[in-house]
Amino acid sequence: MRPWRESVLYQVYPRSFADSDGDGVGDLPGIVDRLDHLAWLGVDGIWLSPTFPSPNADWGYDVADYYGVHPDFGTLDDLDRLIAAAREREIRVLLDLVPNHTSERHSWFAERPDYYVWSDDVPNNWTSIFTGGSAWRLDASRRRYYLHQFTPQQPDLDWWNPEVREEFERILRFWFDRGIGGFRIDVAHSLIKDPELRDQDPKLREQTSNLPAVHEIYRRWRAIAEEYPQEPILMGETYVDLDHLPAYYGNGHDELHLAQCLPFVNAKFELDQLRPIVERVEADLPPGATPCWFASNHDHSRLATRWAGGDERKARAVLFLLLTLRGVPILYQGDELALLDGEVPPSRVTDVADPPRDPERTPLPWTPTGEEWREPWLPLTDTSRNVAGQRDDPDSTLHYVRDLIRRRRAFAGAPYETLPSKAPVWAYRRGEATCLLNLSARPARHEDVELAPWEGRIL
Ligand code: TEU
Repeated sequence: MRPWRESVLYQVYPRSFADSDGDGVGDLPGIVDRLDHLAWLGVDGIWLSPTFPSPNADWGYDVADYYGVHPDFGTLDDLDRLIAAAREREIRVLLDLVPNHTSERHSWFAERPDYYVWSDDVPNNWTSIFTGGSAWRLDASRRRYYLHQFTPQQPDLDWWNPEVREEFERILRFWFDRGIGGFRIDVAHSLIKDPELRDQDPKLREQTSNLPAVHEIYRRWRAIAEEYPQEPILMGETYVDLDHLPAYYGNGHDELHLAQCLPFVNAKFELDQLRPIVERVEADLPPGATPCWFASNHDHSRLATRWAGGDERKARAVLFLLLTLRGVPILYQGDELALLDGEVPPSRVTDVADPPRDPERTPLPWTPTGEEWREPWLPLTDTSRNVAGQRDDPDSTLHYVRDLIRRRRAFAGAPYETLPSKAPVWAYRRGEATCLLNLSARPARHEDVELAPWEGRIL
């Protein structure tokens, strides 16, 4: 396996990756079938969006059993087979842990109410991220209100309860024992809430984010991860500003291995926005820490749509940046094809969020006809950017990404250093390599190098 710091990760959205049994829903055997393709592409790890049993109020982010596999995706044996088959190809498998909340259908909600956050009345102004209304809902039979930062079907756990912490340490060990290569940690910044349940600024959410005690949890988890020979990675979905991001790395070695940089994905694809973010992360992270960049995922419009407006050259500029910056990049399935958001008519929308996130969750087209998806759970309308077509074309974005993944290995561990350049060119050094990126739709010049519109070049 490549050292985790130098790896390229690839996010698989299991429902929409590959369907082995023709029921319209992707599954674990489907992923196994496509591992050779991912090995050919050159990725070092896959992060699977939640694979656990779930009533799917929030498509798997409402977990009913942290020890199982959703029957739509297969069985625990299928997951073991995937882990083993991936390991043979030097690919690690990361699962998606959702520790902030469970499904209301998790047995804990009925049997262990003390695992959740309760109040006799609505105690404060906290709002649900999805409904915008109060984050407190009356449980009629208990005549008390429980906290739900997401849907009412996702009650928040009480991380001040030591037994909740013990439960999750058991869950971690269960999966590390099965050989998984790490976890992506959902809403990693928000597990600990103000014990006095005080009001908060609805924008800052300071009583439900970044409380110092959350770091105790990650120090414990890191110590557990370090006991395992496969060096499992803890990668946080740290939905925080740049002031709070560095703390999730602890001293650089004792908390999360990777803290996803949300300000990056939420910025515009412009030099003046992105370079300061990169420079600030480079300056502020503790020594030894590794940044983590991505530009699409199952919650964000795809980079080829959101940042590139469909222009494939511009999408390649984004991919160039992701794959040449220092740190671990995460490609979201389809990024390697410059895949666009799908078109989902209102009658087919399945998501609870507003705006709905279905367009970035539509099936991955493997062939020019998309015939491998029979009646998929979300519509597959545009198959013009597909895997088979791009594998046959050495000038495709897929080959561009594959080549970049190979080239980055020469400097993947090297430091980042901004070089002087004039806009729209972003110039930086990575060890022996000099990277130049033209962030404009016009030709540009850097010293004696001519760059085409949106061209990235490694010298
Ligand atoms: O996302 C956390 C989060 O804050 C986002 O939900 C974001 O606010 C939203 O996408 C805006 O529409 C994580 C998961 O990535 C997301 O899929 C889950 O829905 C959410 O947690 C709840 O588990």
